[in-house]
Amino acid sequence: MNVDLDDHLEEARRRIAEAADEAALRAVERAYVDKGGVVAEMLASIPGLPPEDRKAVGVNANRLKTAIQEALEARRSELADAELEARRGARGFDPTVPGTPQRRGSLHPLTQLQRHVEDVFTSMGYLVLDGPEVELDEYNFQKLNIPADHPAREMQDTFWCDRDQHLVLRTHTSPVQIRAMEQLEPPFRTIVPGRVFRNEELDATHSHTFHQVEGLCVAEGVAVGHLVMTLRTALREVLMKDDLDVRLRPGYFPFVEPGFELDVRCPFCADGCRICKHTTWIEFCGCGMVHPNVLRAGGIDPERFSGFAFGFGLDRLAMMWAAIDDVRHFLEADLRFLEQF
Ligand code: FA5
Repeated sequence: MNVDLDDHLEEARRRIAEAADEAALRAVERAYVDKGGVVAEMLASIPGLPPEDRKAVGVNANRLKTAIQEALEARRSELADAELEARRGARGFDPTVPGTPQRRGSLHPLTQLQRHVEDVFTSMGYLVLDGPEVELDEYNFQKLNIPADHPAREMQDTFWCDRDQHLVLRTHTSPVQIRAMEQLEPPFRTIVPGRVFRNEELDATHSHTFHQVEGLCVAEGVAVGHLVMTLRTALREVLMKDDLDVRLRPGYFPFVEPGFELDVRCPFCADGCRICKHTTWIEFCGCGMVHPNVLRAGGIDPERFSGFAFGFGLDRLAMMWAAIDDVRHFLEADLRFLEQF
């Protein structure tokens, strides 16, 4: 019996060692291990054997099966390794060559500045709000004290989406003033950073798609002094210039009364340069005290509450912040520009 076992095992191992592929290994498996194979035949012969031989045959059959299975497994793994090696060799795979470096992106300069502005205002107790870019005429104009036939509509060249439904691409972030008043109970203060659109020709300081930051503070007893102090403090923080000064000039916006233009002392020079057009002041934003009609349109009693509002261009601030000379850079996905931030 042992002789049989040794012969079978030797023969099976030889065939396994010579097998060059899975098909050859399966043939050995079928001949020895599968149903009807050598091992199964040995087991099937047991009932016809003398009782004293039965145990030994059973044990030998199982040993044979285990030994062949181990040999098959070892050969399969050898063949798999060889195949992988062959494939790597064919492609010239060299595990010591350094990998391709991943290029890291960065946040767009406007996003970086917007986050910085948000941090400054939230540290002053402001809530950051958002609003729709496709806006109703009612919010973009009417509730801001700009009726349909008002000449002030001409101040902002508008992209109309659908004249019948009065949908526009918002021309400024001011409509969110009304949305904020509808949602919040005074006292509150909020800023609204966002993208706005105007049907304007592109040049170094004008874009058809740009960004504004609206500010709105409504409470009892709010006055112009609060507005000036707020913008001066925020700008000093944003531009990191402790002595930065601001000034007001009269300005007309239908939704504020009185209305102002706020200028910032040029952060680049003391006595005039190209950026401030040799005036030492840079026009920064429109602002003023919220018009009583606007408070009313937002559901707030103008007899009890007052408020200030401002709206500045984030792109223009970014030009000051990072000494960028052309607003069009922000729209172009030019990596030579973007990689500098
Ligand atoms: C407004 O849009 C008013 N909503 C601002 C406001 C809010 C006034 C609250 C009073 C109270 P104005 O059209 O001036 O105002 O635009 C505000 C800022 O947006 C400008 O100071 C400028 O920085 C920026 N801006 C305007 N037009 C463009 C443009 N085409 N490209 C880039 N920035 C622009």
